[in-house]
Amino acid sequence: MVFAIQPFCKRETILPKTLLRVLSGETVSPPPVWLMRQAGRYLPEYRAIRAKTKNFLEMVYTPDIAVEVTLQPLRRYGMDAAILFSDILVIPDALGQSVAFMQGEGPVLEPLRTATDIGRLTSAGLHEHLAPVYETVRRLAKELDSNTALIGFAGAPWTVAVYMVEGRGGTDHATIRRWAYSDPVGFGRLIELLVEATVAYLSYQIEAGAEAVQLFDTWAGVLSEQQFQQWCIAPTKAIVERLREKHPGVPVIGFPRGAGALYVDYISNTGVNGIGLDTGVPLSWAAQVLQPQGAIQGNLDNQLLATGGNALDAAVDRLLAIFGHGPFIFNLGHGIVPDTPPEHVARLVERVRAWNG
Ligand code: 1CP
Repeated sequence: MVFAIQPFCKRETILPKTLLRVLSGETVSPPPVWLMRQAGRYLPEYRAIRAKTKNFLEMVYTPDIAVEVTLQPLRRYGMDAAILFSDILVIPDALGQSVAFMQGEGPVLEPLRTATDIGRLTSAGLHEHLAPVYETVRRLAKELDSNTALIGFAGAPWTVAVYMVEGRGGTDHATIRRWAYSDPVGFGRLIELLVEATVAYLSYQIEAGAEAVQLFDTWAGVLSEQQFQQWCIAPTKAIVERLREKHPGVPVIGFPRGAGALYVDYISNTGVNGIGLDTGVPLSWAAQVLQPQGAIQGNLDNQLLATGGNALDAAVDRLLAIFGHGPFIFNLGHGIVPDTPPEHVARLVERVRAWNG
């Protein structure tokens, strides 16, 4: 009896996961699907756990909770990938900057403004501080079935620096942009420190079981062409090269939100295997210009997912028709918004899975 079931088990484990096949350049039909912020406040079971914890970081640093919350959307919808439940701001937190998550307000940090402030940061305790995150990855790697890929992630240096310098995200970024112009050497030290910490952090995630990693550069779109080269492309390229030396088989997805036409430079110069498109990127242009260079991930409007109905179905079909004949991972252009009805997510996943174009 034992022998009778073995061939099936073996076959299951040998077949690479669809997300990894796509990131290696294959076209898979229907394409794999996962959604940015697939774990989060739109799910009642997430809100129930959140209500019982002191603050958001406690969720992130408690492996029992982080594993549970990561798995919640998979139980409902069976996406093709799980993304580690954590946040891009664990890096400043682990480097010794004070980070707090205010209810309904998002993150607030003690802003960093001078070379002296940078000098106070230290990576000496980085891995000790982040050990619970690695433990979450290890447990998830054991929990996931043989079709579901585990994505680790970090913020890209520019975006993490935005929060560290501005103290929050959604501002005009005047302080950081002026600092980068007036003192590129001093500011560059912060970016270098973040490159180092990010390589170390992602390497540990990979060693703990992450099968692909995503770099979120949420605020890349505020940079001018030259600054984009210096603060988005160059640090991303350095991270990709160094990860590839250590972990040659592990693909990297880059998400330079708002990069516009600079998506072309990003994909040709950073070495990423896949590229996350924000909602503003024109589909046919991306299919012609970007998809031949790497897997496309994206870019359904998160507000359309919240809206639902026929317009949602039509947009899903359009994305599949345009990107589905090349390497494609179905996703949103930005994270799920908290008031999204969970049944819209079910509808989206079912529709992607039913595609036979
Ligand atoms: O419950 C709550 O109130 C917290 C809401 C929340 C959640 C669910 C925050 C606060 N972070 C997260 C998890 C998170 N953050 C994940 C988990 C995995 C998943 O996708 O399911 C990921 C990948 C992130 C990454 C992240 N955090 C980014 C990059 C992606 C993006 O959305 O642009 C950014 C910019 C952050 C900062 C952050 N953390 C939380 C908030 C509300 C914000 C954004 C604030 C702002 O707009 O500036």
